[in-house]
Amino acid sequence: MSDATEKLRNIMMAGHGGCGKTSLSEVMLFNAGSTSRLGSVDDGNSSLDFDEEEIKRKISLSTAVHHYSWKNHYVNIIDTPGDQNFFSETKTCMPAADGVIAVMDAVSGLEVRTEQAIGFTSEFNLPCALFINKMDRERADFTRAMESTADRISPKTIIIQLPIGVEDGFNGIVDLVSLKAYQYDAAGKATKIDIPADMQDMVDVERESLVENIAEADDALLEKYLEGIALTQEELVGALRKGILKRQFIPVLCGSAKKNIGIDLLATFIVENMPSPIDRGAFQAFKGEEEISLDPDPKKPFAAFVFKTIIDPYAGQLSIFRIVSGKLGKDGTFLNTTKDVKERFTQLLCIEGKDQKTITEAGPGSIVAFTKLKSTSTGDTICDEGNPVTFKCATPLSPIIAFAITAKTKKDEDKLFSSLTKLIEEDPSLTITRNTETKETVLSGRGQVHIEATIGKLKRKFNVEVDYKMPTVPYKETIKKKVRVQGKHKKQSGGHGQYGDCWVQLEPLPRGKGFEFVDAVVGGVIPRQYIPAVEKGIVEAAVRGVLAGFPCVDFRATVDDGSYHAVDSSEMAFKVAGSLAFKKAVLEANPVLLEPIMKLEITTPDDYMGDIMGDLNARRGRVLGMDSAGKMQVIKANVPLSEILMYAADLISMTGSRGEFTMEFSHLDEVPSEMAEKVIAAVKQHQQDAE
Ligand SMILES: Nc1nc2c(ncn2[C@@H]2O[C@H](COP(=O)(O)OP(=O)(O)OP(=O)(O)O)[C@@H](O)[C@H]2O)c(=O)[nH]1
Ligand SMILES: [Mg+2]
Repeated sequence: MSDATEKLRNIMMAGHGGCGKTSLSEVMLFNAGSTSRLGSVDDGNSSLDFDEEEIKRKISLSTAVHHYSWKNHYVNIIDTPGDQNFFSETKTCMPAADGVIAVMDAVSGLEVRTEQAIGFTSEFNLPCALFINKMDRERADFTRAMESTADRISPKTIIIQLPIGVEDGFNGIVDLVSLKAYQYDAAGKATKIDIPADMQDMVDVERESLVENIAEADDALLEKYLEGIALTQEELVGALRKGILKRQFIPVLCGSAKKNIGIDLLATFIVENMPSPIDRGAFQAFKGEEEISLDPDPKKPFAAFVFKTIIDPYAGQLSIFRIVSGKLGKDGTFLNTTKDVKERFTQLLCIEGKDQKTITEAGPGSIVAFTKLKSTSTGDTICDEGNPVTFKCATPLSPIIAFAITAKTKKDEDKLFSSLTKLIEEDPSLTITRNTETKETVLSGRGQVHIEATIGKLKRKFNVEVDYKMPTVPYKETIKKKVRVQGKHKKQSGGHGQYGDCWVQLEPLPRGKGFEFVDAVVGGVIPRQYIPAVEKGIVEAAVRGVLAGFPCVDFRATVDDGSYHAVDSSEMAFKVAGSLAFKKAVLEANPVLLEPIMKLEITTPDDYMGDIMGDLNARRGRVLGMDSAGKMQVIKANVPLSEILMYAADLISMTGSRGEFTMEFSHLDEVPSEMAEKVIAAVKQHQQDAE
């Protein structure tokens, strides 16, 4: 194994929006001399939040990658967004990291997105440490912040640092592992000091508990500890690292990115206690159907996965990937197994925030990029042509809100669709669908801000301006009564006339059965060749129902009688007759409106169950069941789509962002009559307005 891989750390910063991930990363880059000036999110000159929209909003919208050297190690830092709208990236990029620093705000305590990020580390089996940031803030409270994590995260936390001073007076750290204390000056420079006397008791207690916790993770050490034999510093340090890598505990550190306090210790912690790609070990992959393991070995065939794509309309597409096995030179070819195409690269790049630098080689564990690939997108496996393998990529968080979007100018219609398709390569938590019924292009994502930011990107990157609105609910119509009517089309206007006559029976079918046509004509009362025309007339008329113009579904039409004229009958005349029969029959057949019912799965902490259930009730929801998953409750319910178009925002405010939901189409159901009247009136009003 190579020394370079041993000394490599791929670290992700993850956590709630605004807890300070980007600021922390900036300080680490600056302390290590990787950036010559300390980038700031607030001043809009961060090297990680460099996108125009990020500068404007002062939040991270997208994952950024940079690197620095620290104590003879090379660290790739992956800074992820914490906002709920962009949080899917934290999940989909996480497998590229070998360890995660979950960040929390010392004032707010453990917030949802930090809790979820720690949840993802369990899913991907990655070591995780918790950093309590913003210790300098007013009302920052280390103990209270720790208490807020109780029973909410696993594995258990172990405190390895304590803060010296509080709020504005916060100025140093006691390291409980080395039992050393550091005080920081205004420039963030650390000086070793004695452990403050007034902290000694607390340090003793916390140190004792730390030693016990570390010992518990190692059988041999535990035996020694229980026999009352003191553990050596070496044993302790070794067992701490081992326990972190095996995910036996989550160590807790603290500091302030703003004041550059404790950040050097965090950087040292990362190189000493977070895994190298070799510690991470083999990745599971598929060779055809067979599951195989790929070692981080430079001598093995090249295999990597693309975890992030950045589209730049000028520089082209940047595909960022993690090499799992093998190595790359400065140019060459590879196979994209996901798309089954060969591609060529002429440049190998390392990422430095918004900039890239050409490099000549990269080995296992490296996070590097290609530009201008033709067919490769996020989630794809790229590898040696002779050794095709595929990695299973992390699934994005599912979309929870949808908007109908239209290009502001007609000429951009086509470009809109192709540009959006490109943006989805950059951001797989977006989906785009063409609703053929409502004729709308529907863009779905993780929240309204997500959609708005995407619309901003469309303008900046592709110069396509769009309008957006709530999507039209794709209502349908159906009938409830069996009827039989005559459809007769007769026109005598000199010369050739038109004559078609049919008797059609309409009857309701069970939900989801669609449309059935039965030919029950006997004795040639309607000649064979005209029967399909009758069907066609009915099908075409059913596209626009009689109530509000929505498609009519779930009915059977049986043609059983009619008449014809030897000269004047034609396919066209029978089509019109079929269509007349349908329109007449539907009016008599007790037509009703059907609406899409969605199956909702809501995950929420216990406390909000009452509110959520009450709210579901008000939305005409029907609860199907409840389950508990860990400390969360899962509610399954069927709710009409029209009632939950903006549910994402409502659930956030109901649960202080702690509730999550997914939804999928379940079935169509009859709209209650008073609701139906409103829908029909609204459609008619809309039509009048349009005229
Ligand atoms: N007082 C104080 N403020 C901080 C500290 N760290 C960050 N901030 C401020 O907190 C705000 C958010 O910081 P960011 O670094 O953008 O936070 P983030 O976690 O990257 O945010 P997202 O990427 O949007 O999730 C900024 O105004 C920072 O200046 C800190 O240690 N102390
Ligand atoms: Mg950020």
